[in-house]
Amino acid sequence: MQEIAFTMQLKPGVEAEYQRRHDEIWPELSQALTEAGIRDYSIFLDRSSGTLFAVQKREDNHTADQLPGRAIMKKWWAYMADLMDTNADNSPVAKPLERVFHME
Ligand code: RM4
Repeated sequence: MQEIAFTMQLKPGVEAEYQRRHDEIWPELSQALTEAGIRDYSIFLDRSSGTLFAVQKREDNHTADQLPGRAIMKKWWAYMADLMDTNADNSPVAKPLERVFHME
């Protein structure tokens, strides 16, 4: 199992709507993430900057790199694009983070 972390960026003033959409996350999307080997996925919000801090575990044989090609992922990213800084394909701009400390 690997653990990765990355940031994403919310647009100003959409915190409540971002929360609402994740409270009502589509079961098909959760299923696709699970099928891709993603586990223990949390997203934290820094309200002072709108920065989202995401952390997730990935099974060693995960297929997360194939998610951008799945219709459900594209649909979700299109739905979320009005709330987040995005790339041309509607995926959120995600900055990978380096682990600098770990304690079990
Ligand atoms: C986020 C963003 C991410 C997705 C999560 C579930 O808002 O779209 O890409 O993994 O939702």
